[in-house]
Amino acid sequence: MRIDIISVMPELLHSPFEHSIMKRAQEKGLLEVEVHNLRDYGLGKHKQLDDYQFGGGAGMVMMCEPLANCIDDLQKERTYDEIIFLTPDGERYRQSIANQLSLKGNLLLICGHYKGIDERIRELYVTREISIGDYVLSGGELAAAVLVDSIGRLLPGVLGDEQSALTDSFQDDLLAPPVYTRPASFRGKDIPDILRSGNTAKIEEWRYEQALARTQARRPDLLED
Ligand code: 6GU
Repeated sequence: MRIDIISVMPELLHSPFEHSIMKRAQEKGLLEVEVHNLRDYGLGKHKQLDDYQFGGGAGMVMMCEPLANCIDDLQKERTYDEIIFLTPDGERYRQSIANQLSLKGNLLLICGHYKGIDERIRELYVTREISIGDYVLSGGELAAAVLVDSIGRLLPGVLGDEQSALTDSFQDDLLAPPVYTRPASFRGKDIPDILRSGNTAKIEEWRYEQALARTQARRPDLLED
């Protein structure tokens, strides 16, 4: 899979993909991420990217031309399955969207800043708008990093069997059960006996019950549908 990201703060997007699983995904050639600096498409000698909004009001708006020129250039190289604008007024991100997007070949992510981007870019280019939750970030970069990580780890071959994506919290709409490692006793707290029983069927049953109870207690909304 190939993911292109358009950003006015590309530095924010360097480190997140240079470690651990995302690094390995790229080294294995399963994921290619390229960040494009929108400033390269800025207008005039000041490389202007934003301007006052028509109708007045506080906050600058990202202009059409730099974004359109940047997207046009990228589209000369490849066809995108989705052009996604990261924005707090987008559809709320969830595991099922990550699953869908992981099946695509080429994605283009646009990170917004300031008061947002000119509406006409959304009308002309954007195929999907995503928010990562009900709070406000200073820009779309951290949201883009969340998408790339959550999608990248689903690509076949990225995770080993021992950390299969299929057993994650949310993959079956359940939170994960508690997990333990050595020592079996820590500050007077022992691990549940069942985990040392050697009875794998019983252990799986216990894990399922724990996951269900935890989901009921913390996220009953996940069990509703
Ligand atoms: Cl995608 N962008 C911004 N700026 N804030 C957000 C968001 C995105 N998702 C939640 N808050």
